[in-house]
Amino acid sequence: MFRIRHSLVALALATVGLSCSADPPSGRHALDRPNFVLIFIDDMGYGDIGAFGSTQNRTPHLDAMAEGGMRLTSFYAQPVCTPSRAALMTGAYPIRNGLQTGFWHPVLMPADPQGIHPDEITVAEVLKGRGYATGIIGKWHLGDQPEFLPNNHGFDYHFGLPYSNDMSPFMPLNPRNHPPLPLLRNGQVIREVPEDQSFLTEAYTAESLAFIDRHHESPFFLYIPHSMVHVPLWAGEDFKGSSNNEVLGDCIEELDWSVGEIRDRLEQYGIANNTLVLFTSDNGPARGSAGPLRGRKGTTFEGGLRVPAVAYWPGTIPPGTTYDDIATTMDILPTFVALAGAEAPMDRIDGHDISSILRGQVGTPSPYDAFFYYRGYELRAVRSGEWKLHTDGTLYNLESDVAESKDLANDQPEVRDRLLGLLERARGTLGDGPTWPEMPGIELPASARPIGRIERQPKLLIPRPGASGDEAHAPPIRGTVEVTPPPGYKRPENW
Ligand SMILES: [Ca+2]
Repeated sequence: MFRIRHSLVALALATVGLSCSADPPSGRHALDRPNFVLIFIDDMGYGDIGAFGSTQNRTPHLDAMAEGGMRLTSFYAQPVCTPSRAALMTGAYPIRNGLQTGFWHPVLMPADPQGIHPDEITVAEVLKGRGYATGIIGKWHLGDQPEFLPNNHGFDYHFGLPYSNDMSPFMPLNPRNHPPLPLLRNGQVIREVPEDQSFLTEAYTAESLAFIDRHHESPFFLYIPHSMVHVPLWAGEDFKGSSNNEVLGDCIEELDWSVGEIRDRLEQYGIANNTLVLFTSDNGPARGSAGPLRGRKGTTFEGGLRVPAVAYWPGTIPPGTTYDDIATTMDILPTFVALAGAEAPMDRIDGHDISSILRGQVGTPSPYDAFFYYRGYELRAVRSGEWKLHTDGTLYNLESDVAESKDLANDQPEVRDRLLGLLERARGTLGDGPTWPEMPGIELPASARPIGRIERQPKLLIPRPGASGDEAHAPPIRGTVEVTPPPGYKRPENW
């Protein structure tokens, strides 16, 4: 029943997509600059959508997008939120752009004194310089102090959270003493997010549609970094209990609905064939499925960094295509910028322009001779072609063994030695160090750029209830508070 409904919807939507591709481009900018919609899910695993093999979650809109567009099956993000968003925004490895860790934690925390450096050049800044309207609807996580917020890094408009949705006083037992979670519009707090976050995905969707309504006649870049499916998981009212995969499945079905709403709106304005929609995730699953991959969020096995990716652009991306070689979130800046007819700051970035691959040259080898896996400052692995060598000396053939289960280091000494040479190259050009140093201060190559840092005391965006004066805006105390759960304590289901 399920599968029939699913494939009929997919077929219907794929047909809509194809019929649109025959229409002439509309809008005065249509012929020289496409729009970009970048949908970036938090903590969605490689196996969480139908187009990447999920049999648990119903994702008909995404599956139709894949049928009408391209699946990128070796698409890499970074292992956790902040470094991942930094790589996406700047086109560079986090160890190069300074955002490989936060000050207190592997990711930035509320009132962190650090964030994206003012000199960093984001994809939004380059596109804005080319005449694009730029919007971010969702989670930023590159610093919450005013100079780090999206409106100071190329975005005309922001609606959403400054950081992760679990950095909230409603976290079970709140061991990090998190302050109230702010919802921002253009740098201003518009409300506290209550414990119940079930409004979030719908609100992001409505804001995204309104952004398209405002800007459909000019080129736009709309970045939608959803808060779901990072815990705590909250599905909207219409989706509660809709799936047979608990609250995670409900959330994924709602995200799929959201994708469908956005695609419908693009079609209503006749701009679908002039809009590249890219759907992907910021790291591997926390609660979901990595499919056939080993490892999860935070690890440098494939399941930590390899994410589902679907690119859709009717009339330009050939329907039903797959690209299996290496591509990464660092390619988004150079690719979007090239398609917009602007110049990318190539001396600052590690990504590549993959627009020819998106146009259908799927037989083209990856522009990466090597992709490096970092966890914090620590170089953990390298992939070159079908081979992946971990720094612990294990070697896997990802083509025959995507699950990284059979160590071939002793059988393939020449491959191992070649990849060891690539790791040495990364140590020289990017750097290597302890995973999360107590204080950043390790020696990095001269090409490494600094993280942004404020000299004054950082402030919480919402005062802490019950406190007054400076204390009310003081950052959470460093590290984790030891909290002993009361007898019989059970963690809520959505965490
Ligand atoms: Ca994440």
